[in-house]
Amino acid sequence: MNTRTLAMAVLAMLVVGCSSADAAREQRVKIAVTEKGFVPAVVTVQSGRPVTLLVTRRTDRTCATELVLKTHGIHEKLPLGKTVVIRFTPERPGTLDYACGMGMIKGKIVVR
Ligand SMILES: [Cu+2]
Repeated sequence: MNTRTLAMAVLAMLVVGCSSADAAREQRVKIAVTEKGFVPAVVTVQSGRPVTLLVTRRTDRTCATELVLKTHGIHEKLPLGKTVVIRFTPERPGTLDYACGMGMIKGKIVVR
């Protein structure tokens, strides 16, 4: 192997290393529950990377005391004033709809 080939091989390994590190990096998204519902009601994340939702319910004047994301088997209670951590990895682009336990208050996670 000559020097040039070796340099190319090292470069290729670096590129692969960087992209897999990027894939592993979590995406933290803060969502509040207020009298207006889930705020922000629409958030955007990238597919193939773990998502960490940090959800805090800030009011008792809401029926959104739970967050249900059926496609990912998520059904979490949202105690008042406590930040609930919800983790999942969206595998493909699309729009994920979540809602309160009764499906009245809604939010969207756009996956790019
Ligand atoms: Cu509800």
